[in-house]
Amino acid sequence: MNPRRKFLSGAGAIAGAMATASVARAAMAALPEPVLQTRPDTMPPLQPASGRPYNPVVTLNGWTLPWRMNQGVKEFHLVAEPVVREMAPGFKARLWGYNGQSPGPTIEVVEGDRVRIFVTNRLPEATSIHWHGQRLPNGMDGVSGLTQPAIAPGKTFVYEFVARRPGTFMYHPHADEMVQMAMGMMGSWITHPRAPNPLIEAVDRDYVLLLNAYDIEPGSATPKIATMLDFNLWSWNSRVFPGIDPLVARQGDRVRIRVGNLTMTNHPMHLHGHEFTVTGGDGGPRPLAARWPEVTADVAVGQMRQLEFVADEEGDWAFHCHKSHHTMNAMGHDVPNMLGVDQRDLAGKLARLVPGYMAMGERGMHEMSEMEMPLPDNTLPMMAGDGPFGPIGMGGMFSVLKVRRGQRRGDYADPGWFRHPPGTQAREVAGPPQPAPRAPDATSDARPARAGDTEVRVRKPGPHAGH
Ligand SMILES: [Cu+2]
Repeated sequence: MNPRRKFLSGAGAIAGAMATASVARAAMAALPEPVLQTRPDTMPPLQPASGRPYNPVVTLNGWTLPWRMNQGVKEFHLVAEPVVREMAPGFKARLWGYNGQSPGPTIEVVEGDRVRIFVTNRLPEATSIHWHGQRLPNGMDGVSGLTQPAIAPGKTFVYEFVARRPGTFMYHPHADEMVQMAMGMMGSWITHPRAPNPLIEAVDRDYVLLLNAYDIEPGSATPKIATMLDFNLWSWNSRVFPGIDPLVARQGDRVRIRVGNLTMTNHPMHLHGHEFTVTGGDGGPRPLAARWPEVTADVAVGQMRQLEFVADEEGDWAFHCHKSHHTMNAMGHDVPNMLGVDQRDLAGKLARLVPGYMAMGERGMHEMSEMEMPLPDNTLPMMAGDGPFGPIGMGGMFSVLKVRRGQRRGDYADPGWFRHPPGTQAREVAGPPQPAPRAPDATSDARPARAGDTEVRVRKPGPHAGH
């Protein structure tokens, strides 16, 4: 069955159940049927069909979990289970997640809602869910061993509490966390304000994503779970560029991007072309006096941050983590700097030992983004993504904010690449080549050579060097 149909029929079934007054009490006492979603597409915002109204979020390459109302309580059913996640076209990872995906579905509720969440464990080991950032009774906090026994495989637990304060939160296991988070178990939680709040602006587009990271050997599909820092896939909602959808806005829209970090390091999130304000996070809305314009905001481990701005500049604006190693896909980092090193001699010798050896790096690594290198199955190129003017040469934690005058309100469809108005784009200088001005040769004014000095000869890259 088409998973999207399954998703829609699941949502429809729930709406139907809520609309039908004649549903038997016994049926309502049963667990809500779990709704699954396996497509990696960004699903449209889930408009609330019951309960208090709110303006829904859009989970980048994800979805929101439908609920059913049971005598005034919002009931959700999360199923912890092994999943297959397409992290980008051409690369699927075997992860653990919830309801068919990693991360799990976003949960959206309204301040003051009474929420009941059933959690069924279909993993081979015990788990629990911690509701990060929530005010709740201690016994609902989900720390296995401390506030509850762990949920054994095959068992279902129920959590129930009132969503007491509005904000941007997340959920994740508090049982064998190192393994379960390295395998992709996490999800976002949004508590919308119940009434207009002077510290929470209404926005036209409200995106949410979780930063996560995996260590998956090229050619394999299962993350290494003991990796502490040297991950090779830096992802948003378990997707890597070019597998991350663009963030689309109509020119003039007020946009909020909610970012949570469940990796093992911090991520400076950088937006081109606009200034944003950090309006709050998992601690709640920020006082106005604590807000100022930024173009980069660090999201530390275990934090959530809301970046807000008016998308008033048309164009295709990069939005990415500013750690340059986090905007690349699987690669080994144990490589020497080959800039300016003449490898012609070496390449021939190595090719005799290692068939197919390619010398690279002499003129930088941009050529990696164009090279058709043989890759193991189920492996992404390190730098990928084709733009309208050539390879983008990015991977990992990178996407594009697409601001368009003609984008309709509430339309999240990709508008394609930006067409720059004439005269507004960097271009090659016409005419005969000019001698490039250069600084005095740094080596010529050095002290005279002494015995014992080593002379290193480098061949400067020229337009036809290296072939
Ligand atoms: Cu990063």
